[in-house]
Amino acid sequence: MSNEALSNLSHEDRRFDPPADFAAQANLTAAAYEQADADRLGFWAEQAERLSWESRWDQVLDWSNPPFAKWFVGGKLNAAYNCVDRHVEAGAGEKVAFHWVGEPAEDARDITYAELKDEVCRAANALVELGVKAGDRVAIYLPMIPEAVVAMLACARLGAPHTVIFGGFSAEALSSRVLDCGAKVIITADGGYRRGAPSALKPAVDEAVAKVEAEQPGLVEHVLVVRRTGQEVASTEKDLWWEEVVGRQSSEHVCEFFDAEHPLYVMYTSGTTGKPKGILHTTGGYLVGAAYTHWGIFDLKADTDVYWCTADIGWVTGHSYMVYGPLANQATSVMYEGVPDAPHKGRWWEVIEKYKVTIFYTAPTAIRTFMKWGDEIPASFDLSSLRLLGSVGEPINPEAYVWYRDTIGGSRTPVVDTWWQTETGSILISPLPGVTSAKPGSAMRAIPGIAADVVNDEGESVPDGSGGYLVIREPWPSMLRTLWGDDERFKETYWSRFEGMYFAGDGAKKDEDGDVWVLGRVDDVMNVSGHRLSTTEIESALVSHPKVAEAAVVGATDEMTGQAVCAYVILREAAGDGGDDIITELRNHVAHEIGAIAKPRQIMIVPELPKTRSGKIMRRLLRDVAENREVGDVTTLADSNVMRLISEGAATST
Ligand code: 6R9
Repeated sequence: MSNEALSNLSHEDRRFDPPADFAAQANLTAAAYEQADADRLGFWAEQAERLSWESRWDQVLDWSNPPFAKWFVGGKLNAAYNCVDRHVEAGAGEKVAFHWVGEPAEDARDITYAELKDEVCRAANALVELGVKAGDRVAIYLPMIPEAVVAMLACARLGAPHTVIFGGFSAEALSSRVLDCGAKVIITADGGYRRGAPSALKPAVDEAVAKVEAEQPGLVEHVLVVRRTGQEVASTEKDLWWEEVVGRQSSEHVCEFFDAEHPLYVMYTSGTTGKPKGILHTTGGYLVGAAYTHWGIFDLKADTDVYWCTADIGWVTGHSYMVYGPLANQATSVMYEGVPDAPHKGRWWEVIEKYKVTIFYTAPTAIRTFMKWGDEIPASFDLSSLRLLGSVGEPINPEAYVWYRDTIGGSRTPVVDTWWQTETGSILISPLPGVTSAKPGSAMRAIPGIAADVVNDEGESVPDGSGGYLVIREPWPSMLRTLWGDDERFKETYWSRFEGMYFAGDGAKKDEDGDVWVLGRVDDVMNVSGHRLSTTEIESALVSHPKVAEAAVVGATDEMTGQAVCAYVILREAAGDGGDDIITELRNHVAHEIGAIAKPRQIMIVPELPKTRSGKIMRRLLRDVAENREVGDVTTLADSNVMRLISEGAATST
């Protein structure tokens, strides 16, 4: 990546300081940076004290065989005990762990820590009855219902690594993951609700199990089915009803304590090519990372905050910041089953008002959708309980950040733009809400304990004001340990590009102050007339136009320039069709914001963009349209109709 091309692009000089009263009470202060810099391992050992250990570690980090790390060597703990039992033992049994908000809307209930513990113990006993032992893998394919959390914790309690598969994924996705990790039990439901109507889940499981049987007969021994919607389901001889098997168990279960490096879960994440990667996380380091960052970056005050992370449990964000981090910290959380626009487009704000949510964590894709719908909707709810907002999943466009802070946060709340990955397990780059003077669009800098850098092709640290590749220089507790069953691919994917450094696959730049701006996946970077351009920056320039809600930019082959910039734009509802000159207006706007080199060759106004379960734009598919190819594999799209709409639009536009 050539440095100057990424350095002299967009410009942003808005700054948002933490309010003085927030700074005065913040969990993490600037001193943490110094403390961690002075003694990194000592700092992590201190963070590990947030957990209850059955026996303490002898060594904080064993890095004698890189890139295979061992953290808290010799320590023993149980993740489920840390997330539930110890809080009950400490007298917090009556405290609400989850305000569960189901769909249909009247279906809501509170679950206390004591209730959660009883359910987890019953489910653990049930799994034991089904023959699940420490080390066995269990697949979980459920909607956002309390049983999903219970199932994860029951597995963790037994030391049986879970693999959660997003409920929106197909039978094909489910079977390939079950086969790859060798899961012997699948926990699922008859169906879930979508926009108030039941939608089936079980038929996909039946299809997946049949595929697995064909390849590896007998691998899946049992399918445990939660009755959620009550719809009719075909039953097979492997099926068992959760209510029956779990319902008849004792709520007592004495847990075993596992080695800190015992596998906790496998989470599959799609590679750009090839089969999905099974990211392996282990128990001690992962839980330390999730608990520390959830406490520090979200400034959690467990006694008074009501925390809501909108992520699905099928995404790593749901693992670290809806389940493990908040529960390890004894937080009270909202867990939400539905979608943002049913029964109405103000549903999320209604939930915040009702439960007096204080900390809210969501993704830029959702924020831009709300921007598109207009300010009037959130304005009709009382959002004054909010004191901190977070963003994750993609770079947040500066306009979306400012809108989020002003319209949702009442121009008062700090916004933490948190960079991390399935692989990193927990947040690595983020502002500290009580310390950092935040810049909209920048994840700012590595949090205390983390050594992030931006390097050039040779792996040398780039000077401030330059761009390159985002790397992590030192191991960290919640790092992935390997790819399930594939150490070679693990080394090759993350550790071979730069000697001794973790390569994240993202492009980034350091601004004049040394703050980090993530510029998107390096695979998405465009090369126009020899200049390397970032998708993120051009998208942010488009989103800064008052008529634009969302934008996706790709590079399409061009005879003259190598690649040309093609943009797909969603307009804000208030902008109507944008007017006759909208395309020229937007092209000129990009030229003005960034430079003539970034001016899109083509701009298409579209109703929707293709996105993954976590709201990431699938640019690969948009490149297919821009280059007039048949659209590739759409099985990991959240809504597979979107591509049809876009392709039809492209065919009719000139
Ligand atoms: C947690 C999660 C990881 C990729 C990552 C990067 C992008 C996530 C971001 C961000 C810019 C942020 N990403 N957070 N880019 N700013 N705050 O999203 O995990 O689904 O594995 O995706 O998401 O490209 O490399 P995962």
